[in-house]
Amino acid sequence: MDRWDLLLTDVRIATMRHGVVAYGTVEDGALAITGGTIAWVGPRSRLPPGQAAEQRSLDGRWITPALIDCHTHLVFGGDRGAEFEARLGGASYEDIADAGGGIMSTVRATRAATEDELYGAAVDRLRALAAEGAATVEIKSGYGLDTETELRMLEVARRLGRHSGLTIRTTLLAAHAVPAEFRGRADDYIDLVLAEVMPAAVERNLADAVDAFCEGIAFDVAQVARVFERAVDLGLPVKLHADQLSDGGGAEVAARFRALSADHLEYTPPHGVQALAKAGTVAVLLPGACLTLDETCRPPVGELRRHGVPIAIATDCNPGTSSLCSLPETMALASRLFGLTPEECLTGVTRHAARALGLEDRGTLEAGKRADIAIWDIAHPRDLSYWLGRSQLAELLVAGAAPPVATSA
Ligand code: DI6
Ligand code: FE
Repeated sequence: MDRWDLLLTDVRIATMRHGVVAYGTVEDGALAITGGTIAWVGPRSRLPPGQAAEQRSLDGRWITPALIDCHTHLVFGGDRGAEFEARLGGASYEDIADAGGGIMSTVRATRAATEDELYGAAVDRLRALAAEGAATVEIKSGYGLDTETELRMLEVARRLGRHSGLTIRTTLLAAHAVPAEFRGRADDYIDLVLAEVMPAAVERNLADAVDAFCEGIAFDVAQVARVFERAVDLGLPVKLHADQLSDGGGAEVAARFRALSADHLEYTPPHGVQALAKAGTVAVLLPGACLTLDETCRPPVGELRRHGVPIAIATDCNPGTSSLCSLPETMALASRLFGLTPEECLTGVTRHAARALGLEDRGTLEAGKRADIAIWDIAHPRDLSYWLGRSQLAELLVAGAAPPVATSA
């Protein structure tokens, strides 16, 4: 007879397993947890004999895998609310950047902030994500653009992981922009990133992956390739901000290095999609940035589907182009702006988001996976995309228990 720590019964389960029935649904299900891991899941009628230390009826509620935000810039100093207001008043993104605003204003604020200040601001945003079902969150550096501040951002992300009980995956994005001190000398800045920032992050075990911004206003394909070659040397997987504002060959360079994910992709041409498909790279779509930038060029969803590229979606939470701290809201936006089905949206913040982070132990509700579970007050999983601005989370379990981070206001 099996012994379990916790047995959930009278529950409807969107397992999000691939290809069985829509949402991998099990009606009238049961789910048993032992040691933070799912021990058994299926129809209650087939539950094997066992004894549970605790048994809970969920009164017919729906559960899904806890959500995964696979692309955020959650740690940063200051905010850009005033810039947002100025843009609505008619100022262009370029006017603001020329006046010393934009991404460089966040770099100045982040360099000036202490580790505690960065932590305090980021933990509020993390709490907002958890309050709407997120148990795994990726966090990038990229507002330091010098060794000391890039490492400080990653230290803050690691500390968020230790104290929140959520899983935080860190990504070194030192190649996010050319810092003011290196203006006109992007290659010299990349030299510094390769020689100093990347090895220091690895030595202190601060980076789980490496990212870069491949774009006319940031770094070109050759510079990205240098960063990726160094990442391969250091044993780190790569991801890429690709083709967000123009077709810069981003998807192809991501595919060439077998990146875990290529993110944004608004301007990716068909041959870029084919390259992603061949490489098994996940496409991460970011509707919050499209909405904020009023971008009319849409990512090539039809082409991605045709070639079987797994599609994830994420908040891209950042102070300039996506002040979005909710995954259900991201689903609502992705369905409306990109035409993703509600099932694609949920897959995009569970199974495919796990893959975009290289995590094989989560993203579906199956025996052997982590017991990261979101319990919802919804009539159907499609409601997560259907409703806007309405928190529907009843409870979040991380490895089978309530996490230390507060998930209610
Ligand atoms: N793409 C974006 O949309 C953000 N970074 C990036 O690579 C912009 C970040 C910012 O404006 O602060
Ligand atoms: Fe981003």
